[in-house]
Parts: sequence; C-alpha cells; structure tokens
Amino acid sequence: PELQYLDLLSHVLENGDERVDRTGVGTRSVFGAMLRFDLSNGTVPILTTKRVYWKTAVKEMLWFLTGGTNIQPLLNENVRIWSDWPLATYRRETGDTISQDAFEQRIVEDDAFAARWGELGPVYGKQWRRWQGPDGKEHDQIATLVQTLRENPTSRRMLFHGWNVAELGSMALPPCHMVYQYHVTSDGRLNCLLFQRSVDLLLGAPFNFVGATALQLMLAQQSDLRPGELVWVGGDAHLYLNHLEQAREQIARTPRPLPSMRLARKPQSIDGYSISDFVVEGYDPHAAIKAPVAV
Ligand code: THF
Repeated sequence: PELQYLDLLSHVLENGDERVDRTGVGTRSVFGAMLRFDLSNGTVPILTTKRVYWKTAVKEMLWFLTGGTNIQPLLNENVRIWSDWPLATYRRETGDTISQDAFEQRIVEDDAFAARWGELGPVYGKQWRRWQGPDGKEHDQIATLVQTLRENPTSRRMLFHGWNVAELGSMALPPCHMVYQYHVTSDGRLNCLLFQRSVDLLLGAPFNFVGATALQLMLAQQSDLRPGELVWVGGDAHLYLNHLEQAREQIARTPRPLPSMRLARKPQSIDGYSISDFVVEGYDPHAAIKAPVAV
C-alpha cells in the first residue's frame, strides 16, 4: 500500500506541471489522485519510508474534534505544526522579528496574547462542531455523523464538510482536507473517503493519512463497526520545489510492513479520547526526512 504513495511521488516528480503557487515557493503538481488503504487487516497508513510523528497527527485530529481554533492547546501538547501562520501574521502586523520559539512560549504563558495572536479563525474545528447557520443556530456535524452511523448506516449522507464559503475569508487558511464521507458495508465495516483539495505531498499528506485513520478508528468504535477502507482523493497534489530532493530520497527507500493502531479503551463518546488511548505497534520506520514548510 505504501508503494501507491511512492508511485504518486514519482509521478509528480516526473510529470508534474511546474508553476508558482500562492506561497511563492513553486510546486510540481498533478490534478486528481487516489490512494486506497485497507484498515480491515489491522494495518494503518503510517508511512515507513520516513519517520512520521504519528502522535502529532493524532493530537491535531483530537484538537479539531474539540472544536478549537486557537493554537494554544496544540502548543500545550507540544504540537508546533500550526505555529507558522499566526507567527507570520504577528510579524507582519507588529513588525516584531520574534523567533518561533519565543512566540510559542508567549502563546503558552500569556492567555491574552494567545487570544489575540493564536487564533486561526473559523478553521476545521469550528466548522466541524459549530457550523453557524443563517439563523445563528450551530450545527455539530460530528455528532450528527455519529448518530447517523448508529441509527441509519445505509445513509448516503454521512459526511462532514469544512468549506464554509461565507467564512473562508476569515480563516488563516481555507481547509485542505475538506470533506470526509463515510459508508458502512453490509458486514459492518466503516469506510471513509477523504477529499483533499490541495495536498503538500511530502509534509502534509502523511499527517493527513494518520489523522483520517485515527478518526475512522474512533468513529468505528463509537458505532460498533470495524474499520474498513480509507479512500484518499487529492485535487491539486503537489511537491514544493524545495522538497524534490527529499522526495527522491524517500522514493529510493524500501517500504517496511505497515504498523497497527488500536484504541486502548472505549470512551463514552467521540469527545472522550486522549492521545494515550492510541496504541501503535510494529512501527519500524526509516529515518526522518527534514523539509521546510511553505507558509
Ligand atoms: N501548509 C503546507 N504548506 N503544508 C501542509 O502540510 C499544511 N498542512 C497544515 C496546514 N497548512 C499546510 C499544517 N500541517 C508539518 C506537518 C503538517 C502540517 C504542517 C507542518 C511538518 O512540518 N511536519 C514535519 C515535522 C513534524 C514535527 O516536527 O512534529 C515532518 O517531518 O513531518 C496540512 O494539513
């Protein structure tokens, strides 16, 4: 299964259309890609051809589920992958040349500072848990999903969406992993199709696979289903031009067996999970590959 991902990297390296993107870094990009990961055999797509910090990705998913949109709770958990965007805003608006470390420390220690500068706007968590309708009423898409999985599993409407058109302008970044649709087979397996409109293949995708998998395991457990397949669909799937060497290095490596992930206990609800509930076994990756993130 990991070979599908490496093949996609190769395909983008060889056939990607090269152009300048929003960030100014430049990308090689293909449009339309699909990967399928079978979770029913106990394995999960935590890539082995480089070390993936899977706990960081699971913590990020748990943060989305809290409905949060401020980076302070992420930093409390030592998750730093969202700091670049608030940091760039802070530097731009204040002219302060503060380091990332110092900025993060202030967010952690100073609640007023965090409220002012750590906010990402109405990103994933807000839309998933508190999508606001025109009448002001809030819609919890995750709670509705769990209820439908339990009560009406043949439904073709089991999905949640992050692309709230009216609020895109106030988000630090519009959602990349945008819509998650679920499907239950007659023998009780839960499938997920994730559509991601924009994919940073080297840095983002491996995290997104882990986050989607963790969510699928939680949803399956909460609705007494077994995990099925994760179908991942990418729109603009790209490699940043400063990631090409890293991609070549990764492609040259031989995949090892994928690890397994299980949940150590069954919480009362989808809101009851914490990072210590996720147990990964058999993870023996190649070394980490460092790469800069485009902001
Ligand atoms: N913007 C860009 N350019 N790429 C992305 O992947 C991305 N995201 C989120 C929002 N905007 C994005 C942020 N997610 C890393 C991983 C995921 C991110 C951002 C950064 C990252 O740097 N990973 C490193 C280090 C991990 C660590 O230190 O914990 C890695 O090697 O994996 C996609 O959703």
